[in-house]
Amino acid sequence: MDKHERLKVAVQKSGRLTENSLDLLARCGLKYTRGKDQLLCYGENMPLDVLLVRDDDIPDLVQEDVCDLGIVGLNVVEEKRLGFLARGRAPLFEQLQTLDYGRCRLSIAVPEKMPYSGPASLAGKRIATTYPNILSKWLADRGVRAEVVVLSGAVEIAPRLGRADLICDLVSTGGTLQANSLREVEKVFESQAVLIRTPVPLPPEKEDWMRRMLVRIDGVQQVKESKYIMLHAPRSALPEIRRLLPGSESPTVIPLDGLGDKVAVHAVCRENVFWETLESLKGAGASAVLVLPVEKMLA
Ligand code: PRT
Ligand code: ZN
Repeated sequence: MDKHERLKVAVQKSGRLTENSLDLLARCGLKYTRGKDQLLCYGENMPLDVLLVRDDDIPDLVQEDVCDLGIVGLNVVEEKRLGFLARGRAPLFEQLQTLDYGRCRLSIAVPEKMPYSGPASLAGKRIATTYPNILSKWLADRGVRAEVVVLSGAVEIAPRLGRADLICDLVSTGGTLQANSLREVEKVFESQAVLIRTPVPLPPEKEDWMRRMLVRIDGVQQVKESKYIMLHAPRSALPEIRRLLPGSESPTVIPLDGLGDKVAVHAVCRENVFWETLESLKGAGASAVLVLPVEKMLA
């Protein structure tokens, strides 16, 4: 296949999204070689290559059709999108799917001693952030006039250095805020990893691979939490057992030879199965309960 007919996917080179993103592609069946410091991973068993770049460059690479697909945080996509709109241009990359990792929130945090009683408390303050577009829109939507101080990193130490009064930064566990004596007061934007694609129509064969990848990504996402449960139970316990199985569609019920009223129940549960659920199942009369991981699923 000609070089231009290979799909190109932009993925963060080294950061919080790298491992999950490469793992997702591997679960979709992609085998690739990754050389040290190499920018391009060549797909060995599919016409698909992975370009490893800084996350901030991913929307542009997809927008400019250098890459066909990109995996990046929704926070980065939204910041770019608002930047485009502010310059009177429409962002062309298309957001296809949210992915189940990279969850975080863009939040406003104030020094512990600073009083806060709602957005009006921010009036006239200096707010340090690496997300000026998202923050400015949030402030404008609430009619708050504050000074947005754009930094490229280490936002959390800006108040201590006197560069700002408070910050607006990404938070996941809250550990960084706590370590810097900052208090989270507003969630400005919720984020997770997303898949974006080029606006340009692709040649049929490439478009076909793109479609197949999207179906596989969907399948991978669905099985992540899914479990296959097998158990034995008296027929009379079936309604209760159905109720207890988390996120399962109609289970398969199989009669058991020579065990009278007992049946075997097999079900795919689309949510994680916890010990508590197993204990409740046992309480409802189930025995010989087995929980198996689901490797692949094609609806
Ligand atoms: O080099 P490159 O530009 O590619 O990487 P980067 O440093 O810009 O990005 P990186 O790897 O830090 O994050 C990539 C993406 O991961 C972000 O755009 C988010 O979509 C997502 N993500 C999820 C996070 C976090 N969680 C997160 N906690 N990105 C950053 N953080 C930082 C945050 O900025 C703060 O410094 O982690 C700190 C807070 O974490 P907690 O757990 O202490 O609250
Ligand atoms: Zn970055």
